Amino acid sequence: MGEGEARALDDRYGIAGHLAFREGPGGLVAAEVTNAGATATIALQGAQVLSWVPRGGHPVVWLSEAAVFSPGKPVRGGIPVCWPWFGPHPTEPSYPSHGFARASLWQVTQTTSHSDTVTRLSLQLIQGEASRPLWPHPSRLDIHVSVGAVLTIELVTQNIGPAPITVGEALHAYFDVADVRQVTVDGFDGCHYLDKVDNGRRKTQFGRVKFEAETDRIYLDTVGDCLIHDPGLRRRIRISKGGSRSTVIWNPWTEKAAQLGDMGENGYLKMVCVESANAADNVVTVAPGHAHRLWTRYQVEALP
Ligand code: TA6
Repeated sequence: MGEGEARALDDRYGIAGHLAFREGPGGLVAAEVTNAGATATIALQGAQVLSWVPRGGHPVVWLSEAAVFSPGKPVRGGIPVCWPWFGPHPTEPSYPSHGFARASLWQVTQTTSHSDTVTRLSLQLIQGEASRPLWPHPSRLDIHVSVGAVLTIELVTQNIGPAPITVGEALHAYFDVADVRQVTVDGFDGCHYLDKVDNGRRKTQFGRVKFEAETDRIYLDTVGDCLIHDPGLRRRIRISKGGSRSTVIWNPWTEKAAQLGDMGENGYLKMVCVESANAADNVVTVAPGHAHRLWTRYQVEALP
């Protein structure tokens, strides 16, 4: 990828005044979107939303100041696509965590502009020699990102092979917050979750989710909206979803953040992950010739 690729994409898929392709850090090509509703950046590697800023607002998606941009390496922050498994591979510890989609190249399939307020970009994962040993199942993965005052993402898995496939997936969204210690997440009261910082023990959530230490939870059989309350930024972020029965909530806190090495100085305080997923008990099986669609909708609301 590089400048030449960006120019060729611009010629074919650019939309004057709304969508342009540029070579970014590490030579990674990204789509730069701007319209009356918002601005956004979506990298072709991983089809990863790297930024989303509603017009006149504060960035909603967090990107680490220490993020490494390099071909084949997951970028810390934004909205990585975890597919076709979530977390460590169920049987092969040597396989990449969260699957290979987020570090792979995707190809642009369509760009459209709806009035001056919404711009839509569609990409398809290129599956080939590199991924086939990891995932020897004929399948297609498409993503449709609509950028405006509201951000919507659709992730569509198609099974084009002769046998059922089982998929784990997540839109591993990092949200920008003033101070995670003041943040609460609403919508999981009474829900069961697997606590990954307590050997995966199954627990029940009481009230709002708070952040006082490393937090890594897979909430199961959750289908409703959830709300990230951020008093420091005087806003809440509403997450609506469909085709997703899990929600993962994560903050690495101090020690894990230091181990990761690309979270930046006290970066853990400025972010929270709330990931619309199908993980653990909720992985999905797609029959031959069928498709599965996971969608999310992110909207910022002023705190009442
Ligand atoms: O979604 C939470 C999680 O599974 C955590 O366990 C942590 O591993 C995080 O994802 C980040 O994973 P990554 O591979 O991007 O460092």
